[in-house]
Amino acid sequence: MSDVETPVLTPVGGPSLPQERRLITAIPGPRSQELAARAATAVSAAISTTLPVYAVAAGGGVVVDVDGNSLIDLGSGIAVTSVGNAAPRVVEAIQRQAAQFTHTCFMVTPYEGYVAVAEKLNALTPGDHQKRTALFNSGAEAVENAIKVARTHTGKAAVVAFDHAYHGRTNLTMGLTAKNLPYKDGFGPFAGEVYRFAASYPFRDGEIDGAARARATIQAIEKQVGAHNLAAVIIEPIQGEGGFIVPADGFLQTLVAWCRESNVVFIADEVQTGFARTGSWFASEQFGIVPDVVTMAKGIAGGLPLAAVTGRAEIMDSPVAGGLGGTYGGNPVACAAALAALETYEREDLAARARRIETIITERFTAEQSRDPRIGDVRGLGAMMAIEFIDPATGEPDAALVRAIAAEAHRQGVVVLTAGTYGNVIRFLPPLSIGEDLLAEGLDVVLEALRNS
Ligand code: PLZ
Repeated sequence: MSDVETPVLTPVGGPSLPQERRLITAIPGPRSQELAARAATAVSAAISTTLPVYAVAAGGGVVVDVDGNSLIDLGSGIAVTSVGNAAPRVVEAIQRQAAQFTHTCFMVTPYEGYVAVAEKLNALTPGDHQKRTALFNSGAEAVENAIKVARTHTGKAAVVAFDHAYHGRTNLTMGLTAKNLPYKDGFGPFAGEVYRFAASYPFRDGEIDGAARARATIQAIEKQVGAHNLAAVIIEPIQGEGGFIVPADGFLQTLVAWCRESNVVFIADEVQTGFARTGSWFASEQFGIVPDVVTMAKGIAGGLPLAAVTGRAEIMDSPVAGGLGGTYGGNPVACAAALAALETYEREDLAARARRIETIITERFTAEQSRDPRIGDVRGLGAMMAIEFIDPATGEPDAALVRAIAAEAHRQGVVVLTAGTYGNVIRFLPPLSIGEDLLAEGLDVVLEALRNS
């Protein structure tokens, strides 16, 4: 990807939907409400929705609902449709592949698309060492498999994860995930040999010397676990669900160096940060680190379920033959979508668009912060930006304010997500295909909601 900044964002691709916010009914409208009533009697109540408008089309920077409302999308279905929804290359590739064959199982009779995705990821992920890739269906599954290879490679069992971490909802990944409600509550017991330590959260821990922070964490790991028992350290380079926490400079670098000298596999969970989201292919690049293993999903395939683990060849090859796999992993339609999505990131230089989005959001919210002390922190990289809200009197997290802002933005037709261990973070994950006017309008709505709350 080139370093040239895109001066103005014009909408890219997608179905030819008018790129506008258009509210015809109240949000949610009557047809969405009907569907929500059906869902209430058919879908597990344990699955909840952020904004119950039922989608019928999406593309560029909008989601259109069953009532004909057109909403501004600042969430990308949680950082998935970074290339845009129904992105033209992706749609064409899916249609072509679906008409050829939809499944054979790579473990039965393999196909080229899987190999091509593996080659691409080996080339794109940080580091020029020999790499190998395995494909799966979800981010959680990728994380599970990264832990498996770390264990067979090192012959050790323990895994270190961090405060504010999110790695998934399967049993092992629930254990790695930090936050109890709603992810873990009542679902234990969790897998053993998972240990949690402090990460770097400059806004809350006040520590901007990342190396010092890492040394303290390493000392705790050595005391409580011991490197000779430790298979892997897993961390999101920017903690996503935890609130887009950007670690202090030096934190990740120091941790990686210690892992390398201690025969501990360093796993970067780039499920949310990957694929141009932060302004480069992977967030690890921006911290100058080369992970041993990278987990990926979300933005990889333009919305189709696909996940990947790419790592050092000797680590990835360490399980017994047949030790990794799954019926659907690397499904041919998902692989075709991934190849088309990867081409789109390159051809449209979506990383440059992510950097432009960072500039726009930072400018708007740092200006607001100078007038509004409830904005505690404006942070993030690329099109992964967050605003942390506090009670100015106490510095305590203000989750109620975030709920009010999000609810009002939703009523006004803007899809915005929240995050954070304390629920006090508004996060922006717009599709990189969004046009600049629409992005500005979406931010206006959120700022207006803040001013009125
Ligand atoms: N690792 C870093 O962000 C998924 C979760 C939404 P799956 N994050 C969104 C929710 O409430 O379930 C995620 C992530 C990181 C792993 C995962 C898990 O990816 O594809 O959802 O399994």
